[in-house]
Amino acid sequence: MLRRYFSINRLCSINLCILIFVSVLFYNKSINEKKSLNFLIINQSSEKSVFQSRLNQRLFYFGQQFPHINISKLLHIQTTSSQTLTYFCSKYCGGWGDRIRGITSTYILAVLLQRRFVIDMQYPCNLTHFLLPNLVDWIPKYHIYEQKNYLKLDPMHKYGIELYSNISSGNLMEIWSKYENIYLTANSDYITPALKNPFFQLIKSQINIQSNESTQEILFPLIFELLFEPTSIVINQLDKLFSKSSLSYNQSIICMHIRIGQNPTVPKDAKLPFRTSIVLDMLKFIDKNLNQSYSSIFITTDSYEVQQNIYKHYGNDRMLSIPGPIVHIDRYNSKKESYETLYNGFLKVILEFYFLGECDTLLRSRSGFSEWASYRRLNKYSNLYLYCRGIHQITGPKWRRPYNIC
Ligand SMILES: *[C@@H]1O[C@H](CO)[C@@H](O)[C@H](O)[C@H]1NC(C)=O
Ligand SMILES: *[C@@H]1O[C@H](CO)[C@@H](O)[C@H](O)[C@H]1NC(C)=O
Ligand SMILES: *[C@@H]1O[C@H](CO)[C@@H](O)[C@H](O)[C@H]1NC(C)=O
Ligand SMILES: *[C@@H]1O[C@H](CO)[C@@H](O)[C@H](O)[C@H]1NC(C)=O
Ligand SMILES: *[C@@H]1O[C@H](CO)[C@@H](O)[C@H](O)[C@H]1NC(C)=O
Ligand SMILES: *[C@@H]1O[C@H](CO)[C@@H](O)[C@H](O)[C@H]1NC(C)=O
Ligand SMILES: CC(=O)N[C@H]1CO[C@H](CO)[C@@H](O)[C@@H]1O
Repeated sequence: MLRRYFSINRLCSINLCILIFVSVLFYNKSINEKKSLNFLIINQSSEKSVFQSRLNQRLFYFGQQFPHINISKLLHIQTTSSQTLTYFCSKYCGGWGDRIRGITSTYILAVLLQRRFVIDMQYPCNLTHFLLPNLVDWIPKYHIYEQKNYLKLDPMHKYGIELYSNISSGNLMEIWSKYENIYLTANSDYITPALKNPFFQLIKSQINIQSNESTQEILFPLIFELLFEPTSIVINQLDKLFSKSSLSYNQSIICMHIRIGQNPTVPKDAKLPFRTSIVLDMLKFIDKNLNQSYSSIFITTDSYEVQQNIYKHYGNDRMLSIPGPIVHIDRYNSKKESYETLYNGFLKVILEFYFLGECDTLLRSRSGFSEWASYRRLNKYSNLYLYCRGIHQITGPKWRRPYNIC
């Protein structure tokens, strides 16, 4: 049904289509979850949420960009297979950028192996406080220690090269056939190599993934939307930010992601070189080139001091940010931080990730967090800049940064 819909939607008018597309998504979902159709009506009437209407717009856009993908095949695999492949994160699984790289990789692997996909992330707290399944129901049915016949792989720390090689060219269906359940703690792009693996070509063609879209960079935003729906905590906070940005300024938003690495705010984080003048360089660049006084400025950073400096420079009225503690969700002091701090820190990370997908202009540090966020923008490469020992415009998918370390 979805697939037929995916091709029809090009024919009809935009507003109507957003409604149809979203209804079909929700309808399909409500059937999966055996929910009543009230679900659909409630969430359509909640269109007054700016953030939700932006999410719907994004779904509509993906419907046009990926009309050929056999969504019902994806959902069929998810609902009928008894074997599972779980993205597992209980400690040392990286920041949010690493995690969503790992999650989307694991999802595609699960599809290719025709296993049910599961996300088990309780670290630093249950992910489901912030994100719930959208079309793909990835909620665990069993705890890992209740499983008998399972394989646990942690390629971030062990056998990373061997696993990568198996994913690129091994017959994993056979190699892993004896395991009912597989747990994977990964942070690599396995989508690009897996979709080149000759053993996966049949299933790949059944899902109808084209060769020119077989990369994580291209598939990421679609997979992210299929997997996740933000909870009302997330939606409400983001709407507050949107209402502030449109109060005095008309929706044009310049975003800055300033990641400086180890500093008094995140003392356990890794040291990052070449970032001592990042704040000054970014401010100079914005003031010289993007100085329209009607834009709001959104800041996300790993340093309270940097945040303060940006606020001082532009003034509170013009500034947007997510309140709450700055926490590196993998590299925090577990003896010092309370559950409440970790919860609020994780929530802040998710909110910032979503908001970065809404920027008209994005200046970012080299970091998976803002890289994946930038791919969620409807106009992926418009007004996108990377700080790499100076500011460079990212012009498209073929652009390469001037230095490896930056
Ligand atoms: C999509 O997948 C379903 C199986 O889930 C199959 O019945 C259908 O024929 C597929 N559609 C196309 C166009 O391949
Ligand atoms: C995490 O949340 C999910 C969904 O609400 C729930 O099923 C699961 O039991 C929770 N896990 C823990 C360890 O609390
Ligand atoms: C990779 O494949 C080989 C067989 O070709 C298997 O023995 C090995 O366990 C696999 N390793 C991983 C990490 O999957
Ligand atoms: C892949 O190729 C098709 C036509 O062959 C084109 O319509 C589509 O935009 C291309 N996709 C990407 C992501 O480049
Ligand atoms: C925003 O408003 C300013 C003046 O208030 C106007 O000059 C500018 O063109 C507007 N920009 C957009 C994108 O609507
Ligand atoms: C932006 O800066 C340039 C050069 O500094 C100046 O010519 C222009 O008038 C400024 N525009 C605004 C909207 O402040
Ligand atoms: C299941 C679900 O996400 N329902 C949401 C529909 O929209 C209302 C209003 O925003 C939310 O409260 C529900 O949680």
